[in-house]
Amino acid sequence: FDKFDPEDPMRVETLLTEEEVAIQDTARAFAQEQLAPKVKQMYRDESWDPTILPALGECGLLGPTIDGYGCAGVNNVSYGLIARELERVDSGYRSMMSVQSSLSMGAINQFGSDKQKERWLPGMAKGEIVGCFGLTEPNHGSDPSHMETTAEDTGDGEIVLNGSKTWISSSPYADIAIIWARSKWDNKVRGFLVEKGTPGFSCPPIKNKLMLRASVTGSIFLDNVRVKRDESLLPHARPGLGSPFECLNSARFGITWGAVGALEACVKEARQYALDRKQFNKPLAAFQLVQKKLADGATEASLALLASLQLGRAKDKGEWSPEMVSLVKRNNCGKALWNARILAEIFGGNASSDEYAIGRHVANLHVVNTYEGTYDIHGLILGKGLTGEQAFY
Ligand code: TGC
Ligand code: FAD
Repeated sequence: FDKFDPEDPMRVETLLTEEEVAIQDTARAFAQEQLAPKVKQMYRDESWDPTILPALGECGLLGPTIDGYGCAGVNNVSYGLIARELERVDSGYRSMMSVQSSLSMGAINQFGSDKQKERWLPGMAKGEIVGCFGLTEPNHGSDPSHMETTAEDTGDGEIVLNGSKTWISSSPYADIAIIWARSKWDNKVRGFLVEKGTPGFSCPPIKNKLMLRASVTGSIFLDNVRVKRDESLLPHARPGLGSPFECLNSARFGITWGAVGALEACVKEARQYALDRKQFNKPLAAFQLVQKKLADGATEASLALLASLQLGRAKDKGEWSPEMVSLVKRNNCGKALWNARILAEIFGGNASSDEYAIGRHVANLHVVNTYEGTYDIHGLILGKGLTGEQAFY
C-alpha cells in the first residue's frame, strides 16, 4: 500500500482528470503566490484590491464554466476545484470569484440577450468589469419571495426601479448589478441590469464586519432609478424566483468546495502547530485529545470533498437536483464551521492572533454557513425533498 498523505487522506486527486489537476494547480499557485501574501492586511483593512479580479481573469478563473466570451468553458468539477483553492486562503476571495462568476456572469449568460452578453461578459471574464447580485433585502433574506423592490414599466421603453438590497458582496465596487425586483405589471420577480453611475443608484459599503473582512460588502439603494427596458431587463429569466435560484444552484455548488478548502487549511495549520508546540514536555500532537480533533477535521474534510466531487460529476452529467446541492452545501459548511472551531482550540490563546489563519477561517465560516441559504434553510429544502411537505411557512 501507499504512504498515507495527510494533505489528501482519501487520495481524491486520483479521481481527477489531468486537465482538472492542471486547473487545480493553476488556481493553487495563484492563490498561494498572489492572495496568501495579501490576506492578513486586507482582512485588517477590510479593503478592496482592484488587481485581484483582473489577475483571476488573466488566469482564466472567472466564469470558467461559460462557453465563449473569453471564458475557459471548463466543467463543474474544475469550477469547484478553483473555489476550493481560493477559499483555502480566505472565504472572501472565493466569494469575490463566486459572485463574479456564478451569480453575475451566470445570470447574464443564462438570461441575458445576445447584446447584453456581448456588452458585459468579455470584460467580466477579464475581471475588468465587476458584477454583483442583489437578491437579499433588509426585510427579506431567507424569504426573497416577499421582496419589496419594485420595477415599473413607464410604457415609453423605460423601467423605474425602487427599493433597497443589503449584504451585497462587491456592490460598492461593482460596475454592473443584477437586481431582482417585483414587476408592477404582473407581480412577478424579474432580473434587471443596473450600471454604476445611473442616477438614484447607490451602493455604500457596510463597514466594520466581524467576519469575511477580505470581501467588501455593501447595500444597494434604488431611488427612482430609470433604465432602458431593452438594455436592463434580462429577457430570458422566467418570471418568478426560479431564475435567481438557478444562479444560486451554481454558487452554492462552488461554496461546497470552498468550505472544504477552508477546513483543509485549518487542519494543515493545526497539525503543524500541534507538532511544533510543546506542553508538559511533549508536542501537543502527541496527546490523544489533540489527535482526535485533527482526526475529526481531516475525516470531515475528506468526506465533504468526496461529496462535492460526486455532486460535480453529477452536475457535469446533468444528473443532479437542487436538493443534492442543499444536502452538500449544508453538510460541508456546517462541518467546516464546527471542525474549524474545534481545531482552533489547539492554538490556545494564539487562535485569537491574526498571525495564524485559524481564527479568520472560523469567523468567515460562520458567514459561509449563512449566505446562499442558511444551514437550516437547506435543511428545510432537504426536508421538503424527503417528505413532500414544505415547512418554510
Ligand atoms: P419556491 O416556491 O420553493 O420556489 C419558487 C420558484 O423557484 C423554483 N425553485 C428553483 N429553481 C431552480 N433551482 C432551485 N434551487 C429552486 N428552488 C426553487 C421553484 O420551482 C419555483 O418555480 P415556479 O416556476 O413554480 O415559480 O420558493 P419559496 O419562496 O418557497 O422559497 C423557499 C426557499 C426558502 C427555499 C428559498 O427562498 C431560499 O432558498 N431561500 C434562501 C435565500 C438565499 O439563498 N439567498 C441567497 C442570496 S445571494 C447570496 O447569499 C450571495 S453570497 C455570495 C458570496 O459572497 O459568496
Ligand atoms: P434571516 O432570513 O432573517 O434568518 C435568520 C435566522 O432565522 C437564520 O438562522 C435562519 O435559518 C432562520 N430562519 C429563517 N426562516 C426560517 C424558517 N422558515 N424556519 C426556520 N428558521 C428560519 N445576499 C445577496 O443577495 N447577494 C450577496 O452578494 C450577498 N452577500 C452576502 C455577504 C455577506 C457577508 C453576508 C453576511 C450575507 C450576504 N448575502 C447576500 C445575504 C445572505 O444571503 C443572507 O444573509 C442569508 O440568505 C440569510 O438571510 P438573513 O440574513 O436575512 O437572515
